[in-house]
Amino acid sequence: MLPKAMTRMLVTGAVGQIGSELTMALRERYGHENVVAAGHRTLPGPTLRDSGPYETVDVSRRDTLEAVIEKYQIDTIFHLAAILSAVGEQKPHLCWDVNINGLYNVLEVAREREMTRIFCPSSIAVFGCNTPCENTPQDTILGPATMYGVTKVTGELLCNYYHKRFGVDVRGVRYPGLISSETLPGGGTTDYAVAIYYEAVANQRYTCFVRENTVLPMMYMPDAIKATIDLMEADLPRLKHHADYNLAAMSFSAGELAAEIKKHIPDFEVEYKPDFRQAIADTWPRTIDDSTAREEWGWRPAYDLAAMTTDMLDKLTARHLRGDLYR
Ligand code: NAD
Ligand code: AKB
Repeated sequence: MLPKAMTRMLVTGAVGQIGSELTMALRERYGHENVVAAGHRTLPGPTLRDSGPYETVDVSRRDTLEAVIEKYQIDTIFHLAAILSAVGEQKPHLCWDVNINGLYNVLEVAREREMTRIFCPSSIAVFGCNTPCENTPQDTILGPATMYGVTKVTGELLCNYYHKRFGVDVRGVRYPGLISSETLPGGGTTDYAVAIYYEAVANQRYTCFVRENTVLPMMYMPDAIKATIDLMEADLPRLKHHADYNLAAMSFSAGELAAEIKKHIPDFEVEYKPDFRQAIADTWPRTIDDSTAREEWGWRPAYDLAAMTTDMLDKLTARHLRGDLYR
């Protein structure tokens, strides 16, 4: 039997850091009218709003999700709506409600409608203090220390259960911290690695909320988008894992990141004032073993720290000169 095709797609959390870029990449690839962007409370920018269908969905309310799926006859969902680690520690109940009840609604609708495929991202936040922190293996101790991490582990288990028990083709990666030049991140621990570029361009100064020697796994957004589409287009029989692929591109300390930016902006100064997010960062791995993703679906990143920094600074400087850096 031929695999079912991905023809009508819904992106939840489409106004967020990943969604705003993934939606545009999907529209380019599969046709603008075939990719419905679903936002929540934050208003979309004109590019996202005007380049294809746009709707409002609260994923924790199944009726709002189902109405859009019915309206557009959706067969594939990229489920990005979530509460991230830092906001999740401040609002743990909301984090559970959105990340778990939202995902459950998506999986149930997918099961009932026999949808083609679901993408649900996980995170390096599934790991914890007892996880090996160097070259963290694919299958290892999890034990997250945050509500966000608890929801991500639960999400992985739920997705893998829906695949095994009901045959729902649900796939996902454990993204590292993502760095991007289009949309600011929405309240995570790795947000400093994005903010540092914006402030370097705008003010040549940045106050960093983790210590200088804090090392975390990171990835540039074009690689994250490519990984997402490659995994969703991979042949199902090749996949031995489903919703929990380790994914890596680069690891660096906050100090190494600042030093790389300083090569381009010599006057750039960074001060380090760790806050509550330091304790979260301290429970996450420093480097990740992503050999399973490389073997099972051919994952390979293109950007390292130097290439990413050149591209980020080019893009943000152009926006700064146009006066829309913090639009
Ligand atoms: P983001 O915070 O930028 O975007 C998430 C979006 O979800 C927001 O636009 C928000 O308005 C929306 N949302 C919140 N509550 C909602 C609700 N009840 N109904 C519908 N939408 C709601 O997050 P992101 O960085 O784009 O992350 C997307 C996914 O990728 C999440 O699952 C996140 O855990 C995962 N992830 C992201 C990173 C990263 O560094 N960005 C790393 C690892 C994993
Ligand atoms: C966060 O810091 O919460 C996210 C993530 C790594 O999941 N960027």
